[in-house]
Amino acid sequence: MSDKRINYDESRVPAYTLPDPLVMIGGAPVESAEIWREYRRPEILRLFEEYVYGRIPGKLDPVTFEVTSVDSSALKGAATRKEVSVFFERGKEYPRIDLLVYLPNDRSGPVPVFEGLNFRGNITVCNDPGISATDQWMEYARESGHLAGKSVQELRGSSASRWCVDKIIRRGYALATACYCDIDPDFDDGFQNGVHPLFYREGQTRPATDEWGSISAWALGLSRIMDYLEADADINHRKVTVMGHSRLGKTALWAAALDQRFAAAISSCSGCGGAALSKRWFGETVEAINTSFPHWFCDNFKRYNGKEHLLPVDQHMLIALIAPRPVYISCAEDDLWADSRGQFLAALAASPVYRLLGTDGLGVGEMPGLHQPVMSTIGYHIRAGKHDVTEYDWERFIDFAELRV
Ligand code: GTR
Repeated sequence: MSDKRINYDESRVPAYTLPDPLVMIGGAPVESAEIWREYRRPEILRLFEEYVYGRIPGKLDPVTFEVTSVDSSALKGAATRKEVSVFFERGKEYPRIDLLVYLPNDRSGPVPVFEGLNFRGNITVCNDPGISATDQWMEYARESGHLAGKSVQELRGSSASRWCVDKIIRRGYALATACYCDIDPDFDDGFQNGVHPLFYREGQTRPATDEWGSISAWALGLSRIMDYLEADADINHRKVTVMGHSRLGKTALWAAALDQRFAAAISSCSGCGGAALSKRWFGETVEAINTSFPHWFCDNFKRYNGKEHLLPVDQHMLIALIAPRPVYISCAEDDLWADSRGQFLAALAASPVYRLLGTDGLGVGEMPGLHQPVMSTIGYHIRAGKHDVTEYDWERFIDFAELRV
């Protein structure tokens, strides 16, 4: 990256000051769990809504569902595959989430689940010929162009290494996943497609400056999937761990902050606007992210382009919003753009809130070396390799869920 505004040199990181999650805006210290829950947590949540991700501007009727297929002989008989349409509005076919669920057949009751959005369609998640290629996913593939020229057959299972479905099932977990584009296609169209228009007031044509971008929309989608999981008797809905990679890691953290039904959150390589501190000048900056992806955050966030020091929050406070629930943050050595150290430091700075709420927070004070996972209530690892989700990551995610959720 030749851009002089991007820093990859640890020795050039200037001093910065983080807002204290345990001091109210007015200066009063937050000395009890009760004051945190009643006053400080809502205050921080509002700041993230107003200045970072944008407020979801209303509520919809409860979602409706339709189970479209069930096959109890999936994955060589190890799993049951269900496909479920989750509708946002009664009687309207779009927008609609096409959810794919795998349940381990070796189960004696409701099972814990990993819930996560995928990038390129359900058919990419696993090399299972039974997964439907949905009409709306094909539409997205056409619109975005980035899947052009590929047949469904070529795409089937092409992201399997990022999901490790066999491993999840073998260890007794379910997986629930859907393509994020079902909720809001990931390009800047002035918020005309996806769920945003459902909420426009009379005459409104795009979200207001403090209203939601795409990350908040995807987070809403995760909550609507949670509504379905609560209704599925095969799922232990008290043990739903929301997981996401990269932009969807940002989304998983924000979803868990907004919706306290999620028992835990896992962020893979989420970087700027996810688990990495914005005020620390390393890797992706607020200006870079708002320039490449003007639709991810609310418009107010653009005020902080080049002015991270003025942000009233930083990402340690996003992690703190999830407290005392477990959060796991995975990073990769070569992923300098996502600032692995900045993600560790955010976890560390969120810990006082976890401790106030009676848990251990992050169990170490120094950044661990490669492949030395930390399994405290805030978990962390950095592994060798690039920006991705790997089998090593999934093994740690499952270890963490077994231990903490
Ligand atoms: C990058 C973006 C990152 C990260 C990533 C992804 O280009 O700058 O913040 O979200 O995309 O989601 O794949």
